[in-house]
Amino acid sequence: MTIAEKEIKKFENHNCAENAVFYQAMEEVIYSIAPLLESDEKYSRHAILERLVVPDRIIKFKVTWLDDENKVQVNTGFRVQFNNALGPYKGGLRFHPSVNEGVLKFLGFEQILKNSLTGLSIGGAKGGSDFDPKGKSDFEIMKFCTAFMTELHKYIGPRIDVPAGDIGVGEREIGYLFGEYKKLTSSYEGALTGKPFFFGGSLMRPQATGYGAVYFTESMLEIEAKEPLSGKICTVSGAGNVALHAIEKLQQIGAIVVSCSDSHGTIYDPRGVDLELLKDIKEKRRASLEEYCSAHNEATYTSVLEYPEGGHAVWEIPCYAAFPCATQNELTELDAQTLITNGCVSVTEGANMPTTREATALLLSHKICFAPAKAANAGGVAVSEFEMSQNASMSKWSFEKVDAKLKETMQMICKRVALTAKDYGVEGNYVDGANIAGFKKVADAMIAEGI
Ligand code: NDP
Ligand code: 2IT
Repeated sequence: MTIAEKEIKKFENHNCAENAVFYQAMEEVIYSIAPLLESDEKYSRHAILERLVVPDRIIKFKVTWLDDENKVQVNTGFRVQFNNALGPYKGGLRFHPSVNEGVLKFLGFEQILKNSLTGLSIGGAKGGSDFDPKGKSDFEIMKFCTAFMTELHKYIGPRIDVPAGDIGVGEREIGYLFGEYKKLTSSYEGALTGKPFFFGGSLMRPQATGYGAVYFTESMLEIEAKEPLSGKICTVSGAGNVALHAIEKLQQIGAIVVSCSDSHGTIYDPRGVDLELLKDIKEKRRASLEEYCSAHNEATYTSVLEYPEGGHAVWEIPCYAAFPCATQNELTELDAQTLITNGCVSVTEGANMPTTREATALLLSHKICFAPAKAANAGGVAVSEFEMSQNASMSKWSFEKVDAKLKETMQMICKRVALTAKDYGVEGNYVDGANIAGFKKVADAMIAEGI
């Protein structure tokens, strides 16, 4: 039995339906860090894995609120405070009907290693609710956010735990959450990031994850001696915060982005997507992507209902570089095979764990440059930390300053991941490089801080 198999065996009891994605994330990390565990027995002696896979605490609470018809609605809220060896708990809030404890444990676990890779002083956490923001009025969103914060405020603070956005949580929701936090605590402080700029947000936070993923990819392609993205066909999935800003940066550097998608379907526009129109449909009006084709009849829309199980229309479009930016497990083994057959050179995970383990293994075995989420999408949380710094010092940084620091951070992470992979005998494997480098820093802090 290999060391990884021995370690995995210890955690078999975590493998149940609700924990499926958490187990998937944990298994990937354990297999990746096997060379580190083999080279230094201190991690086993200090039971680091046993300690790391269990959150410090899971806060679970009831959220009751009144809808526009004055009917009482009940949802469940969570905050998973996973690990604060490197700094205050830090990570987003997700509002989506699929949210449960297992999903938030997966996201919180990934966040520990991601935040470690940024080199900044932030621990790992995640939270959210099964509340579905779709179809709700602004007033209902406000009432839900207010009710959610009534409970959450007891557990957060600028030096304790600093939530931010994720799926279903953007500037609007963070604004309402911040407003209520301020009221309940009588304190104007940076207990949340992703705030609108005019009351404490950082410039570039909305762009940071998408731009950062593109900066990471440019750096990876350079290290791997591949052609740069300029002039190349790129495919992007998703049409939310991460996807739209990845598209924006790709277009700025001269790449041709021909797709995007939402939970209902995929747009393919061979002439390159019209970003202004996409922002109008998805950001301003929160409408369906299908509308895109009324303005651009050269584009096609494929509904998810038309598509066979196990595959996704967006990954059938031939491309040089693919950017899955929607949600977990949206790029399957079948999709990976299609990408490979169509000559794809690079895959960058803008979303958290969008690629299944089987798909990742296939892409790596075909030497596709593969940028894993915890490294490639770390730009969002890095700029969140810059927001914490600005709030703490009551200062405002310029767009250019934040952008330059973001780029520098993404290049630093990329080099570190590539070097770590080389040092541990898996050159070119950015998944193992990211897991080992991220894990090592947290583990060493945990050992130094005692049990
Ligand atoms: P948004 O809510 O802004 O957008 C999410 C997008 O993904 C929407 O287009 C949505 O479609 C689509 N989507 C959501 N769930 C599904 C699903 N089950 N199937 C298909 N499509 C789906 O979220 P973000 O852009 O912020 O987040 C996207 C990903 O990036 C997530 O994995 C998140 O964890 C990750 N991430 C986000 C960061 C951030 O700073 N925001 C930082 C790092 C990672 P629809 O409009 O139809 O709902
Ligand atoms: O997955 C992520 O890194 C985020 N949703 C952003 C977290 C943050 O604290 O900015």
